[in-house]
Amino acid sequence: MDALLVGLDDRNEEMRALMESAGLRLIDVFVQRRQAPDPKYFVGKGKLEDLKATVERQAIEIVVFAGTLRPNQHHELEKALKVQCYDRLRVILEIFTRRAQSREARLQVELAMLQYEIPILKEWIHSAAAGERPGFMAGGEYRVDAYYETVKRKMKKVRDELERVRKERALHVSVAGYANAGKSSLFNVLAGEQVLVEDRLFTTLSTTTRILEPPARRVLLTDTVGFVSNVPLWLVEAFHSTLEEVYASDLVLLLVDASDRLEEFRAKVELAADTLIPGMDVGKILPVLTKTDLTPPSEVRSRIDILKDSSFTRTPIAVSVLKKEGIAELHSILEGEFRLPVEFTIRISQTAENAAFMNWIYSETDILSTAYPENTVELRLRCRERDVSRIQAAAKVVSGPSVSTSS
Ligand SMILES: Nc1nc2c(ncn2[C@@H]2O[C@H](COP(=O)(O)OP(=O)(O)OP(=O)(O)O)[C@@H](O)[C@H]2O)c(=O)[nH]1
Ligand SMILES: [Mg+2]
Repeated sequence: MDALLVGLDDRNEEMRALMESAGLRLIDVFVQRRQAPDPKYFVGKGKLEDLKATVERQAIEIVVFAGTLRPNQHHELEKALKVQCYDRLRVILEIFTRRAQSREARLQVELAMLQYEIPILKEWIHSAAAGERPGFMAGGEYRVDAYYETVKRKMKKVRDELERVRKERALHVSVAGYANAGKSSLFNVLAGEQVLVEDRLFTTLSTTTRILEPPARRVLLTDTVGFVSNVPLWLVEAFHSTLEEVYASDLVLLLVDASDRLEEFRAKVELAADTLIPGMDVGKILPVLTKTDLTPPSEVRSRIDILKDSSFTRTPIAVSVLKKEGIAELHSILEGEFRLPVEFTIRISQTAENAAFMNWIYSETDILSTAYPENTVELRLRCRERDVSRIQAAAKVVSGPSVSTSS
């Protein structure tokens, strides 16, 4: 879509970058140096006339304002320019819309977008000439008052559907790691299965998936093909789909064999980090030391230390499938992983650095409601215990956290 950018100073690098991510093609930039935006049109009247002429001449579809438009400004500008007007937050929401991948993320972003549009629609309705609004949402023109009711209904539908998707969505856990690390053995005890276990590399040559049923949500556990160092490229290609599946998991149990010699152990941890971390959020990788029964306790400890010093961030756990040690602990980590017991209301200011954090918030927490008070995004949400500190560090907490025991 062809777009103009309108700013009140020359510092528009960030807005340009945001627009590019949002898929908007920048045709021209209008700068009007002034202390504060005009209360009605953001820019002065003269500049508005220039804008109008360019919009018509160049068949511009969207005009982006570098800043925040109040609902009345938004309304006046769209009425005057007869094309959709975006402000900074609207551009950010557009980026989320394009990036959201899962059904759940798409619904959350759709809801956020509807909530953003509501006050603007109200302006249109309150204005005497409640009539047509240019290209709202999907393009085309709608009678605004009728559309307002439609939007309300749509919001309810999206909320209901979100609730259903959340209840039904299966969470994916992959058991990954170097060849012969004990992946299939652990998979078998966790899933009550009997896939083939042997003391050689590549016993497993395709993935197997089974349903686990901890009380909170449906969890799918997948046994995967092990990775190895220095394999020829065609082999790597063959494993690509396995790796893609691992990257897309909600949680990866990364198994490392505690019975390996120290040097070998270090090399495998490094290889695992190089393989996994570029493809996914490191916070979703839980390092698991396996076969601890084969190794004296002091050796187990030094290997745990290696894992702690590695680029993996989560606290490793140690298991022995043979002795059934650490299995109960792993079960309870799996259960706790997907419960969202903490409720928060937070405020995030709309900066480019926060866009990544917002993206993370939309994919990792349940958003209960969204509002947009003065240049910020206010979210009420539920999250995991382990995400509390990350959220507190990145956002202003309005209320909470409060912890509920039911999931
Ligand atoms: N002593 C001991 N041996 C284990 C343990 N877990 C797995 N093993 C052995 O380690 C070997 C490899 O186990 P698998 O479960 O097949 O390993 P894998 O990671 O699935 O191997 P690939 O599919 O070949 O990558 C087998 O001989 C297992 O019996 C354990 O906790 N203790
Ligand atoms: Mg296996």
